[in-house]
Amino acid sequence: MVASGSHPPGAGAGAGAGGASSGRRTGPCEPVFDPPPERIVLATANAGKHAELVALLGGHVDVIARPPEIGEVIEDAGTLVGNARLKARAIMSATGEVALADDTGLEVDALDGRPGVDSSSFGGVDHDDARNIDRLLRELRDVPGPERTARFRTVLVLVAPDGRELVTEGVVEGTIAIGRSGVDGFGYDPVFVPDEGDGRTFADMTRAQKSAISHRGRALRALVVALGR
Ligand code: ITT
Repeated sequence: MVASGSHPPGAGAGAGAGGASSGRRTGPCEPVFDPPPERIVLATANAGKHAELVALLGGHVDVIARPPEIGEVIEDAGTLVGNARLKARAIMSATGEVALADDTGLEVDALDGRPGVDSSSFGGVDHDDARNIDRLLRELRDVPGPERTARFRTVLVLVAPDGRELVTEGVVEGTIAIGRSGVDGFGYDPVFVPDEGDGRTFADMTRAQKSAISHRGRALRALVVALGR
């Protein structure tokens, strides 16, 4: 089952998600994961993501952190939806609980969509945010402002031990700044300026301001709707 988050006009819904948006779009009030789970285990090991997911989902369902003893999941599916499915299934198998995974990519037009599904290791060392941003700014050094367009894409996969699966996606369009700004957020937030904002980067915004327009906020709101919560 697939449900899409709202996208700004022109935002692609399927690329990079392995067809996540090519399935049925659910009606706004129709629960599609029935019955909805009482609790959900988050598959993410990323503290920034975890905080955003809890803030958005916590009012709707009991949210459990990923048990620390579970090892890292190799993300080698090659697509956001494939990687999210790998992570969700691994945590669901280990816990016996309904599990939710997030896979996110930053798609930069001047780099033909890179780093995309490889966003976490773009700087050469996995999960090194500073190096990731350094490489991004280096590769865009000669790219003028109007051509620095980019988008974040999040795919969420929810899986249950009984085989049910729900996929949602959210996208936010923006541009890559010339340099870093802001101390909040995580990952590429200090250099991403959303089109729907006021010129600030995501790292200049509070978590609530970011989530109101972000890729993850959109994907999660679509998930909550699909759960009928
Ligand atoms: P899990 O797989 O444990 O959930 P991860 O950090 O490996 O965490 P991703 O592969 O989805 O997650 O993330 C790809 C990269 O994109 C990684 O460097 C993140 O820090 C970054 N990223 C993800 N969401 C972001 C956001 O909302 N703002 C800025 N950067 C983000």
